[in-house]
Formats: sequence, C-alpha cells, structure tokens
Amino acid sequence: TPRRSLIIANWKLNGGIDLMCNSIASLVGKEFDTDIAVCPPYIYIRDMLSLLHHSEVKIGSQNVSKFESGAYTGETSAEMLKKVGCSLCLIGHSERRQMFRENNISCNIKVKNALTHGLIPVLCIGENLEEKDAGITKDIIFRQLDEGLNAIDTTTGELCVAYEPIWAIGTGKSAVPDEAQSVHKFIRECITEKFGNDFAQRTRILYGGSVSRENACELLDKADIDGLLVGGASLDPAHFLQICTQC
Ligand code: G2H
Repeated sequence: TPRRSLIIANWKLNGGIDLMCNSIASLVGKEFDTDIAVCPPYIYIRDMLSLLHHSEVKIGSQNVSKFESGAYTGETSAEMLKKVGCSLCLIGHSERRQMFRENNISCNIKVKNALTHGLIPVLCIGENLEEKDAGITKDIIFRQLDEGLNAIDTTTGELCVAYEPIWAIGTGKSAVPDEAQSVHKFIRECITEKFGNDFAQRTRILYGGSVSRENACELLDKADIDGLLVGGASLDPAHFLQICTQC
C-alpha cells in the first residue's frame, strides 16, 4: 500500500519513570521502516519529548479536551498538546467511552479540535461482544464513523482510525487477521463514501486489541491494516521494539 505503517504504544494508566527511561533507551537511535509513536500519561509527555530529542519517534496523548480553554478543571487542550510537541492524540478509546462517558458526539468535537491545531486524531472505534454476537458490527462501526467524523475538514491534516473490537482488548483474544481485515475494508469503504477515495486512501486504519509480537506481522500484512495500537505489550520495551522492527 502507499500508506506507511504506524505503530502506537498506548500505556494507558501505567508506567513511571522506569518505563519512560527504558522505552526511550530502546527506541532512540534506531531506524524504523514504520512510523512509531508512544502515548504515555500526560505527565510524562514533556520529558519524553525532550529525551527523544531528534529521534523519529513521535509522542501522542491518550485523550484531548473538547474545550479550547477556560474553566474546565483537569482538562488539556489540543493547542497545548501541539505546542509542547505532540504529533497525535487518541480519541474515544473504548475505555473512555465505557468509563468516562465519551460518545460519538464528544469524539467528533475532539477530532475537529485536533485537526484545527495540527494534531493527528486517532479515532478509536469498535463493537463489543454483544454487538458482535448480534451481527451488528458494521452498523456500530458505520455510526461511530458517521457521527465521529461528521463535517470534519479533510482539506488539511491527517486522520487515523483505530479499529479496536472491545472483546479483544486486554483479553489476549485478538481478532483473527482475516476478520480484522474485513472490518478494516468496511471502514475504508465508509470513509470513501463520506469523503471520497483520495482521503480514504490516505487515512491510516490501525488495529488494536491484544496485539503482540506473535500476531503483529500477520495483521500488518493485510491490505487495509495500516498499523497497530498496542496496549499491554507496549509496557515491555523489548517486546514493543520487537513489534516495531520484526515485520
Ligand atoms: C486496546 C489495546 C491498546 P491491549 O485497548 O489500545 O490494549 O493491547 O492491551 O489489548
């Protein structure tokens, strides 16, 4: 494909100074055939950026505020993230949808904020087990894209989508590559229908959910899988490095 793969580490609420230092040490000075990014908790973003220095490794956040500025205690804006040097931000991870009341509408505002400030939004979508068993995966995905990407500006900036079937997250039960590929293909069709073929071909669609060194290459081999969002396995720097370099 013309799309360069993107592999993102999502530390979630894990890690500390040790993980930060060990990850930096394992990633700095290496050359990669793919784009690599790490999304640590907010508190580590600035230190990681300065330790990474001229490395190609990018830093992202795990969330972004839907507000620009003002009396919103605890929030961090897209503009702030961009100004310190972040390249991307995760938006609407299923954990945020399930535990912090994120929905397609709030995600849509966040995607627009990110694009406005030059951050790459990584919109996370995916069905849960009940929806999968009911055979409505495509309806769920369609709606998450239709509402989450409503009226975004596709003339500037870049968009990524991460398909993370909720039943595969942190369960060790990854989607089989063919199964993931068919959903990724559908996602690209939805984006084509909404924004045209050019934009759809440029959009990277990542897979997430129990990615490990065992399944990474087979997933990345699929035509519409343009990268990986790695949770658990990214907490072991050597394991993450292997995922980044082995395929
Ligand atoms: C899905 C994924 C990273 P894990 O949440 O976003 O986590 O790889 O632990 O399933």
